[in-house]
Amino acid sequence: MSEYRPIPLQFERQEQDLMRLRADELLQQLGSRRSVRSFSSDPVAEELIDRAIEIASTAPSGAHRQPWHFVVVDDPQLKKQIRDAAEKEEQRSYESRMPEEWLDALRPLGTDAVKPFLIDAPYLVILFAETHQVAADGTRSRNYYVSESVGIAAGMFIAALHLVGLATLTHTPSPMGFLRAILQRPANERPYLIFPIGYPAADCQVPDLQRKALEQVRSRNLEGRSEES
Ligand code: IYR
Repeated sequence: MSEYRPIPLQFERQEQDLMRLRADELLQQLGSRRSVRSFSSDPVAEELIDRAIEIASTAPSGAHRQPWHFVVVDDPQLKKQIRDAAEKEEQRSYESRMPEEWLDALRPLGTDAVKPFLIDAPYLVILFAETHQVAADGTRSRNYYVSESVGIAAGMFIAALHLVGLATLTHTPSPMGFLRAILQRPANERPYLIFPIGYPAADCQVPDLQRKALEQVRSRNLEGRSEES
C-alpha cells in the first residue's frame, strides 16, 4: 500500500480569551441538546442533512478506513417498513427480552415499544458500520477500531445536527438486522444506529433530567484512584 504524502498542518493558534469564549459558547449550545422522541413532520432541507453527514465523515478512524455509511431515508413506504419492523422487535424486547433491571432503568424515561417518530420525522438516517472492505476485484481487507470510529462519527453527527438547528434521537431497536434487509445493504455493513431527524413537535416534552457535574465525570492525575487496580 502506498504512503500518504506528508503536507504541512493547517492550524492557527487562537487568542486565549477567544478560546475561553468559544468553549463557554459551545458548552451552552451543546448543553441544550436533548434527545427528541416527538417530531414535527415539517420538511427539512436535505442539504442540511448532507452537510451534517460530511461533518460526521471528518471523524478520525482506525487506519483512516472511514468505516461508516449513512443511508438517508425519506421515502414514506421505506419509513413505514422500518417502523413496522422496529416496533415488532421492540415489542418482543419490552415484553420478554429485556431483563427487569433494564426495564427499571428505562422507566424514568417513559419509553415503550411504540415508535411514531420513525414515520413522523421527515428523515431517518441509518448509520451502518463497515466491518471490512471489499475491493472491486472482490478482495477483502479488514477495518480497525470499527465501533470506536463509527461511534465518534455518530457523536460528531449529533453535534452537527444540533448546532445546525435540527433535533434527533439515537435510536437502537434491537436486534437491528432488519435494516440491512429493508435497505438492501451489502453483507459487510452492520446497522449501528437510527437517527430520526427533523424539528421537534410543537408540544414536544422531554424528561427533566440532570447531567453529571464536571467533578463527577473527571479527576486529575491520581485523584479518586481505585484500590482495585
Ligand atoms: N431500544 C429501546 C429501549 C431503549 C434502550 C435504551 I439503553 C434507551 O436509552 C432508550 C430506549 C427503545 O428505543 O425503546
